[in-house]
Amino acid sequence: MMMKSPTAKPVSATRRSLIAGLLLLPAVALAQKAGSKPVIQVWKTPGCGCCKDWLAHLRDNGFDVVAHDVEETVEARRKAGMPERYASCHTGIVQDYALEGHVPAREIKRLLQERPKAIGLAVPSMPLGAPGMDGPAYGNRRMPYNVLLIGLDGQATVFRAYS
Ligand SMILES: [Cu+2]
Repeated sequence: MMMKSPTAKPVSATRRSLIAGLLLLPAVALAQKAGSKPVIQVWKTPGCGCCKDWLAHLRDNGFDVVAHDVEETVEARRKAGMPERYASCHTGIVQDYALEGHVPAREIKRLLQERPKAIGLAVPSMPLGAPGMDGPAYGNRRMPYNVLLIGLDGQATVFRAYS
């Protein structure tokens, strides 16, 4: 049997919303554990070091990554629908979008939020300073590069320019 303590005071509105907020937190954490993280499938060659560094960058930024080692990434690119002229060292797929090369996680998030009609994103070649191609291992050098949005017709537009 529950008895109201004589010293109990009414809980203020602010306090009530604070408590409600705290109660919500575990639910959010659970939802993320249950696999609401977007999964990125990646095809790369086994010896590719900068590919591994890019995978680490994706994991650090809230993506789940499943990596597949292949002899060559040409086939993966073709299956993903990514034109060969935008080729880099690895090819990924996230929710029906192709990702070519060292695409920063923030542009992938924007892609999944805006959901344009497109093949996906590409950072052709391997520009210094892109995620996985950055840091002391590369003398902290950076070069300007573009994250390209590849339209359904295979044409590229600049999704974001890094200078
Ligand atoms: Cu690379």
